[in-house]
Amino acid sequence: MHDDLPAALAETADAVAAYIDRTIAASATASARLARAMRHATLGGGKRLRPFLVVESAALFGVARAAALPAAAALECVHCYSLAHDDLPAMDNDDLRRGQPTVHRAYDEATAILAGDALLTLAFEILGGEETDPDPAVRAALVLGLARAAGADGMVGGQMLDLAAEGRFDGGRQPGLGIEDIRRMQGLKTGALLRFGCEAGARLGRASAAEHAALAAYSAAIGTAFQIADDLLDVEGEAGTVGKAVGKDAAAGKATFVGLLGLEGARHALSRLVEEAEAALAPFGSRATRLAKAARFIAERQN
Ligand code: GRG
Repeated sequence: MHDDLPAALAETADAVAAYIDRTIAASATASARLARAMRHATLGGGKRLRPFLVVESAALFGVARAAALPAAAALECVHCYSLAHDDLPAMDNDDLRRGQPTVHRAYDEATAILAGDALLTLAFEILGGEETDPDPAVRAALVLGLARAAGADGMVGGQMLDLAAEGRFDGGRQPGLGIEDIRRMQGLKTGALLRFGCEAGARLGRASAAEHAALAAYSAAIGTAFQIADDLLDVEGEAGTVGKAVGKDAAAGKATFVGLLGLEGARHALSRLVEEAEAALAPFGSRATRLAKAARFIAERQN
């Protein structure tokens, strides 16, 4: 094993893509168009950060990458479903994702909705399967954890709060969010799946309560860092590098960390969060080097 983060990310990304590819081939057989759209949504791009968190958190406890792949792939399926739905005209109305046409652009809206639905359910099919973990109690805990992270009190709830913040409901009224409101909204919208990545690794590794808590603190810090980095990219990034449209937050009048803290304040908060994430990993010593590097990568990412 090496400690070169880009190489480790690439290896996990390839392994997850191959796993998802095989799983779609085996379980989405009714409609070739649907299977193609599911592939379009999941394959050919993406940093695969969430699967990486599953694999690396599990590795802290000696779990091999191959053994963590099903849970990692399930989480990536939920993430890719959320991107396909988020890009729809009724949500963000985007043409570009991961440098490619969005699913509804490459296919059509109905197919994009169904491909997203199918990926969401596929995630739970994967988690429920014996390949995910031999212990049914661990599988049940993973199913419950992902359902909570993805649902109304997780990612979907956060997305709803985000749309409300843009003035989509109540006759265009914008609630005027403060920093704590933004932290809560983003904690649900993007933080919940990142937290689940670490939780899943801890469950596969039979972590103690203290180890679960350490990984939860790490993932909370990187969740906020991820969002601040996303806000900064929206202000400072180039669409060609970021792989999607930029400047959308300001255009939509969105309340963001950067809007509230300013560019310097946001950068400062980002460094503090990386330190917090590193400190949370202390109980794991040098075994957590890659996760520590991942925190910095998340904060400094260019796409
Ligand atoms: C539609 C139910 C539903 C939820 C949507 C995740 C989400 C909630 C929306 C995505 C919109 C967005 C751009 C959010 C900002 C943060 C984010 C999730 C960015 C994309 O994640 P990355 O950077 O993407 O990990 P890759 O392509 O690398 O997987």
